[in-house]
Amino acid sequence: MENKKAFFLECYKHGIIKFGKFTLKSGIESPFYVDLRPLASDPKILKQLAHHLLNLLPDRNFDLICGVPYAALPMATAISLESQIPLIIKRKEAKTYGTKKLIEGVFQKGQSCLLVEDVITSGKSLLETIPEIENEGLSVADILIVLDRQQGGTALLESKGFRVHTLFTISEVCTILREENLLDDKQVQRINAFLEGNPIQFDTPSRLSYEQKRERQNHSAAKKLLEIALDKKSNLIASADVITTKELHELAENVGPHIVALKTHIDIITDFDYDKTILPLIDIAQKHNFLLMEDRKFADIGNTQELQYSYGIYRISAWADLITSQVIGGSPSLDFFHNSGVIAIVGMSSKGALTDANYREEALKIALSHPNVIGGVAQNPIPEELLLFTPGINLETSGDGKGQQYSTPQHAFKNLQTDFIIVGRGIYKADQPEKAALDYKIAGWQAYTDALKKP
Ligand code: S5P
Repeated sequence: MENKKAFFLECYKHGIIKFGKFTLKSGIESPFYVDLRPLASDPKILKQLAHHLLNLLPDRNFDLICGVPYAALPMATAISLESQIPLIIKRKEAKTYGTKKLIEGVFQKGQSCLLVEDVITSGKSLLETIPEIENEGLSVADILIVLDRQQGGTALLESKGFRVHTLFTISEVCTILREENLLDDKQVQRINAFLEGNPIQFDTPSRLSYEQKRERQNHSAAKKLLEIALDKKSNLIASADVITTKELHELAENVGPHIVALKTHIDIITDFDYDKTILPLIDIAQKHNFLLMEDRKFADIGNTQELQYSYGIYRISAWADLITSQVIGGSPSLDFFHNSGVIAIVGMSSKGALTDANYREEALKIALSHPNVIGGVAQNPIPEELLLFTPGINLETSGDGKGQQYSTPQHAFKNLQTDFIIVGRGIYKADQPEKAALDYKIAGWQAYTDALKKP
C-alpha cells in the first residue's frame, strides 16, 4: 500500500486530479475532474504505471492487449513492452477508405484480449468498445482500469461477467490526499456526497473566518497568530524597515497595541547587538501581544539555511515566531525551520518579479505539503489551507518609484482573500506611526468583515 500511495502522490504532481466545480460531458456537476493523459509524458511514471497495472492481474495469460483510445493507448503500449503481450490498436472510428479496419495490428480470431482503460465512470463507453473488439472474433474478459470514479461503472461491467482490475478508486485517492493534507475534510465530504448520489453543496465564494482557519491550522505559530488577530481585531503586520535599534524599539512600542506581528529585516539594523536589540524587542512583543516575524527570505540549500537560521549574530531561530523563506531550494530546504512558522514566498509584489503562474503553482505544491509552512506571501489568492500574507499595501500611493506596487486592504481582502496585510512605509514613514497603524488596523479589519459578508 505504501508503495502504491507513494506512486499515486508522484502521479498527483502531474495535476491529474483537480478539485473544484466541473461540469462533466453528461452535464452533471462534479467536485473533481480527472485527466490521466499527462502521465504519458513522464516515461518513468508510465513505466511504473505499467508495472502497477500488471501486478493487479492474477496471471498474464493474454494473447493481446488493447487500450481504449486515446488516453489508454500509451498505457497499453507500456504494458505491452513490460509484459511482452502483443499490442493491437483500436481506432476511434473505422477508416472510411481502404480496409475500413477498426482494429489495427496482428491478431487472429479466437485470441483473448486484455483491455486497458484510464478512467471508468459509468462504464457505458467500455460497454460500447468491447463489442467492437469482440466483433473481430476476439474475446474480452479482463479489463485494467487506472482510476475508478466509483459511479457505477465497475459494478455494471462485473454484472456482465467481466473481471475488472482497478489500481485506484477515487475514495482511496481522497484518503491519501487527506492524509497528506492536500484535501480538507469539507472537500472529502463533498466528494463523498457526490459519490453517494446526493446533490453537492458548493461553497459560496465567501472566505473562511479566522475562527474557522484557527480550527484548521495545526502549527502552533499559525494558531497563535489567528488568536491574536481575533483578540485584537487586527490583521495588520507592521514592517519595521528601520535601521537602528532605537527606531526599531520605538516603532514596536508605538504600533505594538494594533498589530498581530512585527516584521523585521534584522540584517539592516546597523547597530545590531543580540542582547541590546533582540532581548528588549522580545519584551515589547510580549507586553503588546504580537509575534515577531523575520523577513529573511532564505533562498539556499537546506544545510546553509539551517546555519543561517540558527547561527551568526542574528540567531533567528531563538526569537522569530515566523520567518519568510523562498522555496527555490525545494521542499527539503525547509526541513530545519523547527522553531518558527514558515511563510513561503509564492509571489512577489515588485514589478517584473519572476514569480509567474508556473513558478507559483510549483511553490504552492511545496508550501501545501510541508508541515513547517503555515502560509505564503503572494499577490494572488492561494488555497485556503494556507494563510495568505499580502505586502505592498498602502492607502496613500500606488508605487514607490523603485518597483514596489501597492494596493489597498479592500483589494487584498476582496480580490485576493488575504488573511494578513503587511504595511511598511505607510506606517513607519508616517508623521504619527501609531495613528497610521491604528488607521491600517481599522481599514484591514473592515475589509476582512466586508469580505466575510460577501455572498
Ligand atoms: O513580495 C513581497 C514580499 C515582501 S515580504 N513584497 C514586499 O514588499 N515584501 C516586504 O514587505 C518588503 O521586503 C518590505 O519589508 C515590506 C513592504 O514594505 P513597504 O514599505 O513597501 O510597505
